[in-house]
Amino acid sequence: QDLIQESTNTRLNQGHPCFSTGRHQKAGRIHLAVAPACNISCNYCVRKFDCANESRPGVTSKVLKPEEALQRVIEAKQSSMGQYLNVVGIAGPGDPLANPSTFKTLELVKEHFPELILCLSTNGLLLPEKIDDLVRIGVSHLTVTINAIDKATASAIYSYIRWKEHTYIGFDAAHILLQNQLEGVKLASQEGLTVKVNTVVIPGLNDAGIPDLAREVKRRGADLLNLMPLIPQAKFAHRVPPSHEQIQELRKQVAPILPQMTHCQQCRADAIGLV
Ligand code: CLF
Ligand code: SF4
Repeated sequence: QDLIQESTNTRLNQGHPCFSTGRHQKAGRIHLAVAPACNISCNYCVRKFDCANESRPGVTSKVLKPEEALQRVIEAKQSSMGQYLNVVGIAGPGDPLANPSTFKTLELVKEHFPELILCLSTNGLLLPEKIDDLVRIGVSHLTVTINAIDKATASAIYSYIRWKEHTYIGFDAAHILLQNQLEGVKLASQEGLTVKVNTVVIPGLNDAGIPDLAREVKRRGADLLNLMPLIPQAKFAHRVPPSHEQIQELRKQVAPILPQMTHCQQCRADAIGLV
């Protein structure tokens, strides 16, 4: 219980169920699965499922067009849970920033429901170049999945990145991705967005580096850290996921550095309801 610390950070615990240090509030979110494409390759990802950075793999979400996504929000707001629905998030099935539909959808939602909180989750590769668009549209909550801050670890987690029409692998890929993720966190925080970092815990690969990662993203302005257990699949199918105790232990270690999210449900890209 000591992990669920009350945060003194005034950006947290303000009505967004994922940007809180506990299940304090009756607040819900709807995910709009408008973003099928991805621009990197995480070794734990099976592309026929939703983005494994935020989602529990299982069934692929049906990809919606922006107008269909708006319709989903309208229907959800009219449903019995409509009164609790205060967050609209885009979390996949691929990387939201790599899909023009994401921006169109967020604009439509903002136009029709200006009171709803807009949220987005990304691998961060395109964050420095897209941050102005997010600010213009009014996205207030951002999640960046950062699994390592050193190139050796990162290059063991990502097979490749696609950036500015080139494919990069190994240390080159890691260098560009890490630079953009960290710069993106800094820019987003400076623009006043509330920033959460999701980290997929992969025992024996990135777990020892997590305290350094927490310190670095805090330095860049992150508000909250969400340690998520690896779901072993794809190239990492043979890896052993962390136990509940390992995750608890890590959270205890980094809680003095950054507030911890402890109630993440590893949602699907089309999830709806309370968190
Ligand atoms: Fe969705 Fe993610 Fe926004 Fe939440 S989910 S885009 S920040 S509105 Fe939340 Fe689900 Fe965990 Fe994500 S419980 S997987 S942290
Ligand atoms: Fe898969 Fe998401 Fe990683 Fe892209 S960012 S490779 S969709 S887990």
